[in-house]
Amino acid sequence: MSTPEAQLTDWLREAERVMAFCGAGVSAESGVPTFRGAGGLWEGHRIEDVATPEGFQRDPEAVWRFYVQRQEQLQTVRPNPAHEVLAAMEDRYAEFLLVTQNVDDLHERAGSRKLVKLHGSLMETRCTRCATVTALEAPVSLAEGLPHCDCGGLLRPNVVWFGEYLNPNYANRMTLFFHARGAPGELLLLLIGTSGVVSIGYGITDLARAAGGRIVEINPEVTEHSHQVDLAVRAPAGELLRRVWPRVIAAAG
Ligand code: BJW
Ligand code: ZN
Repeated sequence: MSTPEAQLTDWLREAERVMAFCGAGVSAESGVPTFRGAGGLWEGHRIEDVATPEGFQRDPEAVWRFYVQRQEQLQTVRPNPAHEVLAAMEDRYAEFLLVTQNVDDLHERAGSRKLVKLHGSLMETRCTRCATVTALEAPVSLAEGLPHCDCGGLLRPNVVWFGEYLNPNYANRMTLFFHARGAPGELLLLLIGTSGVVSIGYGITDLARAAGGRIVEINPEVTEHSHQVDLAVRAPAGELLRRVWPRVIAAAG
């Protein structure tokens, strides 16, 4: 009988169309804290205070302090083998899309280009008045007060908070990937390092299933998605992908 790891290796070899749907667990081995659980980012913070539009309206400075701290932390970490293998997958598969819920920039730094940042980016601001999005080169400084746009509007982090809608273009790109009707080739959906607490609502596994795809979860823990998958590999993503990927690309054909 083949092990989950060997099964995953075979399926990665056979696949021609691959979507990787990622969460905070992908960056855990880089030292970026996940959201939920012991030592998680939400510990010591009330979600309503730091990750809702209402919280920002009430106390923008407290919210900005939370995000600046995370921007600063991002300057001290680097991509791990999970980010690197995901970037390498772009070259291997005829059709590939990386959809990440992560707001860090480690996928980009590892070289990913076919990338949808579903929940936005820590290193971007958005104007609450004119909606202009601006990329940041360094963490925001609060030394002289809250950041403002040239138009005078207050800037906010360009991330998707609870109670907010996803960017419809991003949601569509995700849906369209599965709707390429009659597209040939084995389809594989990888769910990597996400608890599914938020993403279970996006219906992504139903889309993959309806399109005839295989679904694999890579996560040391059981998640909200676990009952929906064909295969679960219970291991840290970086460690696992570093082991598995050389075997995938070494295979003949
Ligand atoms: C490892 C590992 C290792 C550890 N290797 N694994 C009102 C209600 C419902 C819906 C709506 C609503 N208003 C509007 C909507 C619409 C809807 C929408 O747009 N739908 C489209 C499909 C059209 N909008 C939403 O769904 C929004 N959600 C929402 O509003 O929910 C309502 C709600 C309100 C209040 C409470 C609860 C629900 C979208 C929400 C966007 C989520 N935003 C956040 C914050 C982003 C900004 C920021 O970073 O500060 O995004 S919440 C947080 O959770 C963050 C993450 O991206 C997201 C997912 O978390 P993730 O990545 O799964 O992390 P964890 O920590 O949960 O799990 C880590 C996992 O890694 C664990 O499983 C570990 O085991 C594992 N792991 N080490 C592999 N080495
Ligand atoms: Zn503006």
